[in-house]
Amino acid sequence: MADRTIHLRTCPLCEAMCGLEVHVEDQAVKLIRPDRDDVWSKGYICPKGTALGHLHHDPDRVRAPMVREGEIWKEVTWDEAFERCSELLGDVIARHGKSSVTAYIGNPTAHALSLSRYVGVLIGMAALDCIYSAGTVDQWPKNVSSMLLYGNMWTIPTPDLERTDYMVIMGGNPQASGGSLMACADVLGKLDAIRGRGGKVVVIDPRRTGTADHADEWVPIVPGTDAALLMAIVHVLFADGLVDPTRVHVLVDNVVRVGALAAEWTPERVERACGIGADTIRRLAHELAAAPTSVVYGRIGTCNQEFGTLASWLVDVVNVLTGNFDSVGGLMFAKPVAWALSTLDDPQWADGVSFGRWKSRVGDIPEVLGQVPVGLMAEEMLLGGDEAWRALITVAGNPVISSTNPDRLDEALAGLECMISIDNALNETTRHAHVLLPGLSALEQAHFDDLILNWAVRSTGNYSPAVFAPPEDHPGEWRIFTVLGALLMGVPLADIDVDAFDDGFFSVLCEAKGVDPAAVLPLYDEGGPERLLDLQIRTGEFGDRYGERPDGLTLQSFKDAPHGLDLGPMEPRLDEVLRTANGRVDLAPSYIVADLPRLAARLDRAVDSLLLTSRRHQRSNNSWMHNVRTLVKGKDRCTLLIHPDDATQCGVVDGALARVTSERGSIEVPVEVSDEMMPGVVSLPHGWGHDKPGTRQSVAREHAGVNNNKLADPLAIDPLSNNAAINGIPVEVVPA
Ligand SMILES: Nc1nc2c(c(=O)[nH]1)N[C@H]1C(S)=C(S)[C@@H](COP(=O)(O)OP(=O)(O)OC[C@H]3O[C@@H](n4cnc5c(=O)[nH]c(N)nc54)[C@H](O)[C@@H]3O)O[C@H]1N2
Ligand SMILES: Nc1nc2c(c(=O)[nH]1)N[C@H]1C(S)=C(S)[C@@H](COP(=O)(O)OP(=O)(O)OC[C@H]3O[C@@H](n4cnc5c(=O)[nH]c(N)nc54)[C@H](O)[C@@H]3O)O[C@H]1N2
Ligand code: SF4
Ligand SMILES: [Mo]
Repeated sequence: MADRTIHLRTCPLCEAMCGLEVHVEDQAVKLIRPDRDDVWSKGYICPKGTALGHLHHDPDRVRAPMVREGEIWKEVTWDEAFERCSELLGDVIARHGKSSVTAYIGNPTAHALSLSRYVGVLIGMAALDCIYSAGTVDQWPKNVSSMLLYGNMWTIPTPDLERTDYMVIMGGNPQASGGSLMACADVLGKLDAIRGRGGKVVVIDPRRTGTADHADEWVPIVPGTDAALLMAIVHVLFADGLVDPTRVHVLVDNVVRVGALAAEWTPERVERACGIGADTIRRLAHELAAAPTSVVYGRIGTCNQEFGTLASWLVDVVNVLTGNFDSVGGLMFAKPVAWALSTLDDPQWADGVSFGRWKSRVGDIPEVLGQVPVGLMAEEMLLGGDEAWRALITVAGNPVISSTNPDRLDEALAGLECMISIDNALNETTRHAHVLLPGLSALEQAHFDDLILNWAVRSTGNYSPAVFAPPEDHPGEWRIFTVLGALLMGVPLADIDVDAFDDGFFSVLCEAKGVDPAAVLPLYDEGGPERLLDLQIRTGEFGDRYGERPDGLTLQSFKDAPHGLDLGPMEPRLDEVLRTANGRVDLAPSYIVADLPRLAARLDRAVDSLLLTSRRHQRSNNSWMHNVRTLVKGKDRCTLLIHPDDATQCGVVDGALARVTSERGSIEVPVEVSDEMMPGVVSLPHGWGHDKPGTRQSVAREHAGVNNNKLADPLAIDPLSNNAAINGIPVEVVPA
C-alpha cells in the first residue's frame, strides 16, 4: 500500500471556513474528512468540502496558459502567453486608448490567498476608468449602507449568533450558502443552540428554506418589500415606547429623526404589500425589543432587490433601536486576526464619500462606490464608437452566467478586440478570451482567509500549506496581476520587474501601518502573498508589531498551530472601527432616507403576476462547481419551485416543463411543485445554463440547466447602490 499523508486544510469555498483533513496517496486525493480538532469548525463540513480533490483532479481544469486563434485553442508557455497579452493590450491601447479597457472581478477572488491580496494590485496599477464586478449582483447595497454609517464599505457588522437569544434571518439561507457576510461554521447548529437555550429563531423569506426548518417561525414575505416591513417594525418600536434611549449606543446620532421618518409607516400601511399581517409585524417588533438580546440579520434576498440599500440600512437601524448594536448577542464588529487590504482607508474618500462622480457610458447611471450595474457591461461594449469597451480582463468570474443581460454579454464578448481571462475553467465566459491564464487549484496553493475574517463571529485564523506543489513554471496569480497591471501602465514586457513592484507595494502597506519598510524588508527571503499575510497579521489587532509586542502573533504562530488559533468571541469595538469624518454614526444618512418616497410608492403598486426569486443549493457554488459529478448527480436541481395553488392556476405539473416569461426573456425549465414556496412567488437557482458551444466542462454540459438571469432586466436596479433587482421579477408561467 502506498504511503498515505494527511494534510490539514481550510476549505476556501465559502465563509464557513471548515477545517478539512485531506488524505493523499500517490499524488491523488483519496478522501476528505472534517478536521474534528479544527478550533473554528470543530468537525463541521458540507458535501462541497469533500469535492476539493475532484476540482483538483478534474481533467477539464485548465492547467497551462492557452491562446485562442479563431476557434482553435493552443497551449503555450507562460512567456508566450504574456507576450500575447502584451501584443493584444498594446494594440488596443494604440488604437483606442486605455479608456477602452475594462475588467470584471468575480467571486472566488475573495476566497484565495493570492487573488484576494493582489487583485488590488491589478486594479491599482491599471487605473482603469471603470471596472465591473459580481458585487453589483450581490452585496453592493450593504457596502453603501456601511460606507455611510461607519465610513468604510467593508465595515459590515455581523450577528453574534453564538450568544444571541433571538435571531431574525431575512433573505439568507445558510442551510445552502453556509452563511454570507456572517462567517460561522455550522450555522444551523448555532440556530439549534439558540433554541436549545430557550431562545427563538425567525426566518423571513418567500420560501420555507432548509434554514426555516431550523427556526421556530417562518414568515413568508413578498419579494422586495423587506424595507417596508422594517420601516413598520421601526414604527412600532417608537410608537409603543420600545426604544430605550439608555440602550442606544452613545456614538449613534439622529435616532429621533429615524423615529420621525417612521411615523407614518404603520404596520397596517405595509401589511398588504409585504403579505404579512399587522399583528405579526407588531409582535415581531415587541419580541425583538423584549428578548434579553436579539439580532436581525439580512443577506442576499435583502440586497438583490429593488430597495436593497433601504433594507440593508434598516437591518442595522432595528438592531440599534433595540439596543443590540455593538453589544454581546446583537450585531457586532468582528476583530480580525489579520486586516484585509480592502478595509484600509481609501484615499479617494479622504474628503468624505460622494456618489455619481461619473456616469455610465450607456444609460447615464451615476457610479456608486466606483461601479455601475454589471448588467450594463454588455451594452457598453456594443455601443460602438470611441466610448465602447474594446478590451476586457476577467478575474475568476463567469458573468455570461452570473450577471444580468447574459445574452447580450455573450454577443459583446465575441466582438472584443482583446479579452484576457485569469480563470481555471474554459466556461461560458472565458471561451471568448484570446488568452486564458489559469490560476492554481485550491490544493496547489496555501490558504489563509482574508476579507471574510472581517465578519467572522470569532477572532480566528488558520494557515494551510499547499497540498500539492504547483506546476513548476506557474508564476502564481499575484505575479500574473502584476504583469498585467504593469502592461496597462505602459511598461514594456521585457522591463517588468515583478519583485521590484512587489517590494514597492509591500513598502507602501508597511508605511500605511506605521512600520519602517527598510527595517522589515530584510526579514523576508521572498515577496508575494505570504510576506503580505505576515504583515497583515503582525500589524493587526493581535500582532507582534515586529517585536514591539513580543507576545503578539506572526504568520509563524499560525504555521505552528495546524488546527488554527481561536482568539475568542467578538467584543464591543465600534469606537475602534468607525471611520466617519466625525467619529460618530449618522443613523439617518440623507442619501438613504431620500429614497423613502420611492418605497412608499411601492406600497400602492398592484402585483398581478408571479414574482421570481433566486435560490442556492448546498451542492452548487454559483456557476462553477457543476463540473463535479459527485455534486451534480441525482435529482435535477435547476427547477422552478412553485406553490401548488399557483401550479394549478398556471396549468403546470410537477416534473413537466414550464415556460417562464418576463418582459426581458423566456426560458423553459422543469417544474417542482412545493408548498415551501409562498403563493405568488416562484424560485429558480442561479449559475446554470451550461449548454453553450466551445466550453470545456463535460460534466456541467450533461447537467446544463437554464440561466435565470435571461429573465432579469439589466436596468432594474436599486438606484442607490446600482445593485441588480434580481429578486421580485414579474413573470408568467405556462406549460411548455
Ligand atoms: N440570478 C442570480 N444571479 C446571481 C446571483 C443570484 O443570487 N441570482 N448571485 C450573484 C452572486 S452573489 C455572485 S457572487 C455571482 C458570482 O458570479 P461570478 O463571480 O461571475 O461567477 P462564479 O460562478 O463564481 O465563477 C467563478 C469563476 O472563477 C473560477 N475560479 C474558481 N477558483 C479560482 C481560482 O482560484 N483562481 C481563478 N483564477 N479562478 C478561479 C471558476 O472557474 C469560475 O469560472 O453570481 C451572481 N449572480
Ligand atoms: N452552496 C452554495 N453556497 C454559497 C453559494 C452558492 O452558490 N452555493 N454562493 C456564495 C455566495 S457568492 C453568496 S453571495 C452567498 C449568499 O448567501 P445567502 O444570502 O444565504 O443566499 P441564498 O442561499 O441564495 O439565500 C437567499 C434567500 O433569500 C430569499 N429571498 C429572495 N428574495 C427575497 C426577498 O425579497 N426578501 C427576503 N426576505 N428573502 C428573499 C431566497 O428565497 C433565499 O432563501 O452564498 C455563498 N455560499
Ligand atoms: S460549508 Fe462546505 S463549502 Fe463551506 S467551507 Fe465548509 S466544507 Fe467548504
Ligand atoms: Mo456572492
